[in-house]
Amino acid sequence: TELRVGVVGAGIMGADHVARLTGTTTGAHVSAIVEPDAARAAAAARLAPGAKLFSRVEDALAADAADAVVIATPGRFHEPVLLPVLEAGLPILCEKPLTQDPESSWRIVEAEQKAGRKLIQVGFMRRFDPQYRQLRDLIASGRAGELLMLHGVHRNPSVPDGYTQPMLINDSVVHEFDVVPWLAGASITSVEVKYAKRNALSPAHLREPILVLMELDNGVLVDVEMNVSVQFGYQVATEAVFQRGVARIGQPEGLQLWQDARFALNEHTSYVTRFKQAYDIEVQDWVDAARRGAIAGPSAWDGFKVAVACAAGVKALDTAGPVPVELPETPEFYAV
Ligand code: ISE
Repeated sequence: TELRVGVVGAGIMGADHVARLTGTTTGAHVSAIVEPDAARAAAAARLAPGAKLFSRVEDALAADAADAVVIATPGRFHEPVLLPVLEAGLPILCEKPLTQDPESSWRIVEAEQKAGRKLIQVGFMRRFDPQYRQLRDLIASGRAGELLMLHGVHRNPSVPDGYTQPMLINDSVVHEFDVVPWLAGASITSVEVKYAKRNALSPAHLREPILVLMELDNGVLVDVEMNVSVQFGYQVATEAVFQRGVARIGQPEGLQLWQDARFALNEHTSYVTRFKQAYDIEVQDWVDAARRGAIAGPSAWDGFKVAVACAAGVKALDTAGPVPVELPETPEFYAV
């Protein structure tokens, strides 16, 4: 029988996951949508005929309306949704971040350990992107020698109202804090933030672009340009510097067009298209794993580690020089 999935939050990502689970993913369908905003709920319901609508996750759980839950609310609402779903013992795909600070993320890993098995997969979709996987394989293979540095760019055309300075870290660089250790097979030991010349096109309350520097415990140095007002499109790319080579991922691809004395390649304008393949694979793997009682990607412990790095990153926004990242020992529960 198919996995009955409840989707909590029907904003950009929630609605995208509803469409994916309905049209692309096999072995699952959307049985419930939890969304307090009536217009959003109705729009999402049109994508998933038959799904029941609820305004609170507790009501969906009480009605036994789902076997598993996708959480796609804004990050600050993750904890109050995660806790009752963990209590109910259902598998969860939780959009990033797990929660917005290490203290609440710690409460989540404690609640999961109480539940007795890994129920949470965190939505760090870059780990499912085919190009990121190729780069990770290249690093692990040693074919180009040892990895020395990573140069990243993370560029958004613009950001929604309500995007604040700490969100440069908590909402955006959060992805690099997960994917960099995964790529390099190493932990982040410090985070530093440098300010570029401010873009006059940035919203008045933002000071960006920023350059984020990360030191890893294997000596690899990482820099990321975090830039959320580039206007021209959505771009996430990495250059990896090895002993005997250089590799790049995330370059524009697809149709090449020569016209009017110009050469053009299309650029993405949103993460929804740039990472479409990654999201498709992520959700399918999560569904397949949930049906056999497992997870298939970043765990709640990975989410906790990222929350610790984010706390250092937010501090680094107002600190000259590197801020250390200190992690507690990995609990037995997450060691395997
Ligand atoms: C957004 O929430 C995402 O997760 C995107 O991947 C990221 O590029 C963007 O900066 C965030 O605001």
